[in-house]
Amino acid sequence: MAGLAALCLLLLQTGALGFEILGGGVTHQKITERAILNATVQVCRAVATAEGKDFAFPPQPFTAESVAFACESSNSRSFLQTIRLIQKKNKRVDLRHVLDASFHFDDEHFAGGRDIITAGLSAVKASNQLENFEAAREKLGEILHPLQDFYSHSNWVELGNESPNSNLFKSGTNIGNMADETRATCRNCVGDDCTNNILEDILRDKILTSGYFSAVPLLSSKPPGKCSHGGTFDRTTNTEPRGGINKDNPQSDHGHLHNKAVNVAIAATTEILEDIRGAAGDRSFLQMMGIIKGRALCFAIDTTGSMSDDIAAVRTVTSNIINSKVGTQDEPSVYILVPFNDPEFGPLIRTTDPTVFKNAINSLTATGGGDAPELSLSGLQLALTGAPPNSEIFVFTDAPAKDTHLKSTVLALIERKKTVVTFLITNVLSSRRRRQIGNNQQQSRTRMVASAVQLYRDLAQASGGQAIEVTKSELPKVTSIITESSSSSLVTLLQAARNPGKAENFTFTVDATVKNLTIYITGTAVSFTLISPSGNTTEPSTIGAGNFQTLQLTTQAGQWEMRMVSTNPYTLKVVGQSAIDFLFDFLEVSQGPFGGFDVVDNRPRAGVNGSLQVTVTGSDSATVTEVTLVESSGSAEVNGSVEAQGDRNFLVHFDRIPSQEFVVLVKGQNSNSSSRASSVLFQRQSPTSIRASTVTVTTPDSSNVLVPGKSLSVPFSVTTSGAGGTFSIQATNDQGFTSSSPSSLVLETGGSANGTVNLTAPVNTASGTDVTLTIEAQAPGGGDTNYVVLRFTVLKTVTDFTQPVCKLLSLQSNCSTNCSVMWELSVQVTDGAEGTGLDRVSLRQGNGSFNTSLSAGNVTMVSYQASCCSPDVELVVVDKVGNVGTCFFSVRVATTNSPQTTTVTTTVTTTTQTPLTTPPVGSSSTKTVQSFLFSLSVAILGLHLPDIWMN
Ligand SMILES: *[C@@H]1O[C@H](CO)[C@@H](O)[C@H](O)[C@H]1NC(C)=O
Ligand SMILES: *[C@@H]1O[C@H](CO)[C@@H](O)[C@H](O)[C@H]1NC(C)=O
Ligand SMILES: *[C@@H]1O[C@H](CO)[C@@H](O)[C@H](O)[C@H]1NC(C)=O
Ligand SMILES: *[C@@H]1O[C@H](CO)[C@@H](O)[C@H](O)[C@H]1NC(C)=O
Ligand SMILES: *[C@@H]1O[C@H](CO)[C@@H](O)[C@H](O)[C@H]1NC(C)=O
Ligand SMILES: [Ca+2]
Ligand SMILES: [Ca+2]
Repeated sequence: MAGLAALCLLLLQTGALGFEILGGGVTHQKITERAILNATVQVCRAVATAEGKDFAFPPQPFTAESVAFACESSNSRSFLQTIRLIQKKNKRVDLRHVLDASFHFDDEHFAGGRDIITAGLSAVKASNQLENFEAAREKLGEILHPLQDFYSHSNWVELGNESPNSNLFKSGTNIGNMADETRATCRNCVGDDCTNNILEDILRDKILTSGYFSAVPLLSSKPPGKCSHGGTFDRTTNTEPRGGINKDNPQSDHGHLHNKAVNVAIAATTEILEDIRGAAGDRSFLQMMGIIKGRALCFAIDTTGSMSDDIAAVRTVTSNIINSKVGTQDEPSVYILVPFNDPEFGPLIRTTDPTVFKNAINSLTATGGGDAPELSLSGLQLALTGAPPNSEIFVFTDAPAKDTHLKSTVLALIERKKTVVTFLITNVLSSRRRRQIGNNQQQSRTRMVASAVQLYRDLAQASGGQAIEVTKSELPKVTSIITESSSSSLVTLLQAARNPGKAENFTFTVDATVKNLTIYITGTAVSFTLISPSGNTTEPSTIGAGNFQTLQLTTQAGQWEMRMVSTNPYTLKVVGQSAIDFLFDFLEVSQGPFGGFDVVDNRPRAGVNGSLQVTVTGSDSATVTEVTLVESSGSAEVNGSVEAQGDRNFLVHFDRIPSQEFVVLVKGQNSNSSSRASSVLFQRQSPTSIRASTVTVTTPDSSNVLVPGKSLSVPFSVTTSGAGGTFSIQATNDQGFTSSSPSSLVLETGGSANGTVNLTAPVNTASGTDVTLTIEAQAPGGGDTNYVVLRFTVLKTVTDFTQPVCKLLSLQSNCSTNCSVMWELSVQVTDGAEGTGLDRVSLRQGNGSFNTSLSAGNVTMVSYQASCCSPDVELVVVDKVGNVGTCFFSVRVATTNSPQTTTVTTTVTTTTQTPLTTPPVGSSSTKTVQSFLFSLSVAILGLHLPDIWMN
């Protein structure tokens, strides 16, 4: 199909300013993936070793699947999703910062490029410190782009370097001898042959340069004598000296060095990941990478006066989950709690420690609330921004929302985070308390009106969750849904909602990988018949209460049919447990000068054609055969044409994106399965609905760092493909930071308008705090809204770029080959007078025991004791802004047995730059051997030596 072919060509063309795929080259995406897989495997091995477990490396080449498995994570989906996000942000640099030379190390912008990397790295570390992993991932993707481009666009590889330039991510260091502005670096290529266009003196003197690039003919500003980037997009390439030096692909001017550049870029990416790991610690690093066990367990709980029964039910279910799942593959990866009341809500409590979470839930009390409505949507908003994507949030309340203006914001966040929201509402049928409001002693009793409940039903339905309406005494009968939904491998097979209800037959395919097949139905007096694949009419027992029923089915592979005969409104959801699932993103043609495709981060365009990228997770062999957009409230569908892209990616093109809310239904085959053919077919559906829009809201991908106390301008554009008029604008953030924005913009039919949001974080906001800003534009009439969701990291200006250092104070070793003999050392760790101070000391190598204690003047004393059979120790020392130092000490014993003599050599090595004092030598050594040789050699492998890049 012609459209699809053109689409693929465009896809291939992206990355014009960096490593790309044209001609079989290796892309930024691939470089990023390889480095992440390798770095992650190394950390998983270290963690396993530290826990005394065996670790088996997966076979080469690594895949997200095999690495997640080796890391004992049953959830390859979240790992793959993390990799995809980092890749997307990396690629987007080409689309959004196409003409900014610093982002690509073009035009000899070395200082600018390095500043982008170091500033971004500080933000990544600060985010990780506060466990804001999603922010860390986004920023990481952005800084990997320039980091990798350096090796394609500079002459680093031509200078004979085979290892990375580590100073590229270290501020205040020397990244090389850069060519002066006036120094010529290139000569003309000979015809198409550019293999020798860099001047000899540049190579001989090891002078660093990079190619000049301009996509705009008249703006070509290459200084005399300088190298070009080269290639068809570069308008400087025909300005003398003609030809370029980029290594983006094998056909590039320096394409003969493409593979070399790729290998160094992979090593450089691995190295910066190692640095981030050091700052974060192994456990946090793996979480950042999405190597987790179960899903997040998230609650938003109304804590006003009448909620004590509900809070008790939450306590019980939380205890049950923690007691039954901790230590299993379904152990929640993170626990999130957002209390809301009125006028207060939050703060968000997020922890990986089940005990901390239990305590937080236990300390909730039901008080206050004033009038009946509460700030439920504010609480939900905070939970949505704080939860990982693809989570499920359970909201407990017995009151209407007071903050209904947040409905569209909450919907935007639900779509953006692909997060399911299930409400447990306990006041629809019973009556509700009434309390004092100030002096006004209102005591009338109320119950939730239909429209108040409908808001929750709408949000639940849009997200793929349920609005469960029960009495307080019935609540414990329905909380099992929370336990079931917390399974790490929960997948949705089918979901539908009908309002008004109508008789309809739903079919769904269950494959052999699906376990614990379960159907959830909401609605009152809903009747149905279920037909199993063998054709039997089954009448499974249902459990539940109020408007909610659960059917637990004996799993049988094949096609099932659910005949709904009810005319009351209902929702139907079929779930199971399976590793096989999918990720998806809508794509749009990029507005940048090189075309290509960009991922749509908000509502796709309604009524026109569109494309979807689908990635299968949980199986290296599953393929997608059919992708359909199914309207959520009816049965209208749009079928897409599917094209395999390799790497379990599929590109799907649709002639029309529905204007009504819809879900994505994917069907495919798991060819690896050895079972019957019928059990090989699978179907999965996106739980969360998608809406399309005729409005688009865009922002340039500009700096997403907020300096506390300083206002940041966020420009945005609103465009409509529909009628003009006055569009209302709403900008909200989840932290309650001060922001200003226009309340409306006037657009012509098919036109656009610009606005600016100013956002300010309070002066005392902690570095690493994450704020999510949602900017919404609503077309006249109110029916059509689109939004952009932006994440900012608060970061105080970092001035400490120096890692803590170790100073060996004493070492006592009389090691022989006897394992019962111990050795010990004592080390002093400091972060210097100007430093931010030591944050953490951890052990990376060595299985001895260590103790730290603070002595006077910000000096930390570390003492370490180990068996002589564990002669190496490596300490990781990290300061408060994430600068990482490592200190390595070794008491290796080399024994040579000759008839008369035994020689023991003890070596102490350290990697810090501290001037070393000779450690006291254990005096008892001589007693154990006939002839003793003690040699103490100290190798200083300083990380900051100014000219290390030259070696
Ligand atoms: C993988 O990572 C390790 C350590 O981080 C590094 O030594 C090794 O060279 C890497 N391998 C590849 C293939 O990049
Ligand atoms: C559902 O299927 C049954 C049996 O084939 C049929 O009798 C019934 O009319 C169908 N209902 C609808 C709404 O199509
Ligand atoms: C569902 O799966 C879990 C874990 O795999 C298992 O313990 C349980 O028995 C299964 N069945 C039900 C009905 O939950
Ligand atoms: C389903 O039907 C098959 C034959 O059609 C029969 O052998 C089997 O016993 C039935 N199973 C149930 C649970 O009724
Ligand atoms: C909006 O801003 C962009 C660049 O920031 C500019 O190109 C465009 O013309 C502006 N549009 C309007 C309608 O002012
Ligand atoms: Ca209230
Ligand atoms: Ca420091």
